Amino acid sequence: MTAELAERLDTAALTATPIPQIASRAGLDAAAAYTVQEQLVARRLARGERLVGIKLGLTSRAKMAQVGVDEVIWGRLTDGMTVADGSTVDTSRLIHPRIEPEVAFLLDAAGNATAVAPALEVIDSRYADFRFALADVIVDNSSAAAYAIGSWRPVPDGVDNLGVLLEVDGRVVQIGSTAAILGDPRRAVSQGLRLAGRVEAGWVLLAGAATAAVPLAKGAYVRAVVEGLGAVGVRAS
Ligand code: OOG
Ligand code: MG
Repeated sequence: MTAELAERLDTAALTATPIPQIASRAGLDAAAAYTVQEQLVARRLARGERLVGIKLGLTSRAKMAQVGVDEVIWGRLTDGMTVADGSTVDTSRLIHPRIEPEVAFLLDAAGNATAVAPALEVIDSRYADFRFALADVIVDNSSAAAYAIGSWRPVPDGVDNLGVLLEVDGRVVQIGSTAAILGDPRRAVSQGLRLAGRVEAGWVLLAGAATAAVPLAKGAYVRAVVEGLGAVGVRAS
């Protein structure tokens, strides 16, 4: 049954066709849902993609409130999801993409953060109306679609209260602080290690958005600025 759920999610993503909330309807608990997520991502790996990191989700109140799920979740990042800073995200292959500002950490083999960077994450729920319960979003790889990372720098002493801006076409559309991410985004690193169970040297960890996500419209140029860490931008085509 779990393999069939993974296949339905995979097809939904590949064809950009939304599906009903199949995991919560099937009564899956979180543990079973993570098994489906692993099977879903295994299908991407079988097509030649590589695991390059993990993402945390719903680590801020703003995100929990936006989607109505109040538990921290995680997902798997592959090289097929990466977008270079300043380049283009193809939204024609997505259902109803949203974009959000993130803080990214670079990990060593022990799961310590060796560098930090501003990041943008494009999320795209494979469910109709971007609506889901906890099990649904977990099996859907926590809505992961694409992400871009700015320049890495050594982790400064305090990253727990940095201003975060999300701009669309030069206008500020969301304002927040890294304090919104579990009180301190470094907590996302220890939580990510605990949740994922393992990491590899060179993996990226997305700590979760500090603000609500905004719809990503074709043609938009979106930039995230994190105080002291710099900026990262993408254009939607
Ligand atoms: C779930 C993914 C949440 C974050 O940064 O909180 C996430 C969603 O909002 O669809 O990526
Ligand atoms: Mg995110």
